[in-house]
Amino acid sequence: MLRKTLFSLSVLAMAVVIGCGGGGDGGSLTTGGNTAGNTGGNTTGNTTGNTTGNTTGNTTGNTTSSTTGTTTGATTGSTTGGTGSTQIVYAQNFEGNVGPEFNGVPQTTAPSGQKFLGRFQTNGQAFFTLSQLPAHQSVTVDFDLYIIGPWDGSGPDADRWQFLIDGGTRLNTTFSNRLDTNQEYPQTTPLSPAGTGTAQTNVLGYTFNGVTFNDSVYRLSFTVPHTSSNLRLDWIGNLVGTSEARWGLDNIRVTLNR
Ligand SMILES: [Ca+2]
Ligand SMILES: [Ca+2]
Repeated sequence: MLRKTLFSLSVLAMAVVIGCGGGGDGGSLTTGGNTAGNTGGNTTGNTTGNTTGNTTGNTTGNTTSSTTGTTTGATTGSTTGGTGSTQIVYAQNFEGNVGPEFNGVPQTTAPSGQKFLGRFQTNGQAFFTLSQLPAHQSVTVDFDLYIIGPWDGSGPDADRWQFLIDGGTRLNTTFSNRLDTNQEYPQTTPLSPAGTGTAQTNVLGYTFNGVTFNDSVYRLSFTVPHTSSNLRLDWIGNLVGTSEARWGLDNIRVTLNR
């Protein structure tokens, strides 16, 4: 895991920090998929430069920027009113111009033309921190997880994947793209057949030998009680024994519920 220091920004809206661990395509754990320096890109209405200091692990790679919610490609929206209202505080589909917080984080255009964050491999990780969030009672995090290539599910050389909110595990599971190996998602006992729960399969245009699904799209949503002004999300892969298995993220959206 990365060790990092995040400096809160005095900004109009909130600070967004995105980074990733090693293992992006073309990167190893030691060199990191995350080689860009700290850019500290402040944009609209902010005057102070901000830099996050990375310590161990990845070479540099954390990028800090402040955003009013539109500068990073994020879209904000809210329903009016108090209790019961919602506010989208971050949304990113990686199709257009991506804000400075993504510098150094691998991004890919699939053969289909779809653009997404990744591809991550082996021990690849991504993290995302929002701070200075307005008052809320719970948070909903939606994203698409792309499971690409020969994932082995719970078979030999099992391929595991985790999602954490504020350090708490929300999903720790295996995925399979081969019908000869089962997966833990969404059900562990008994194990689920490969591809169970997918929103789509074979839509990204990749081709691999020995797989049932070249790629699988899982549309995941998590709602948890949350009142802190800070929110950290971690996506962590632990892929074993396959050189071609990859994963990616798309359509990330964070919604506050009041
Ligand atoms: Ca996309
Ligand atoms: Ca494997």
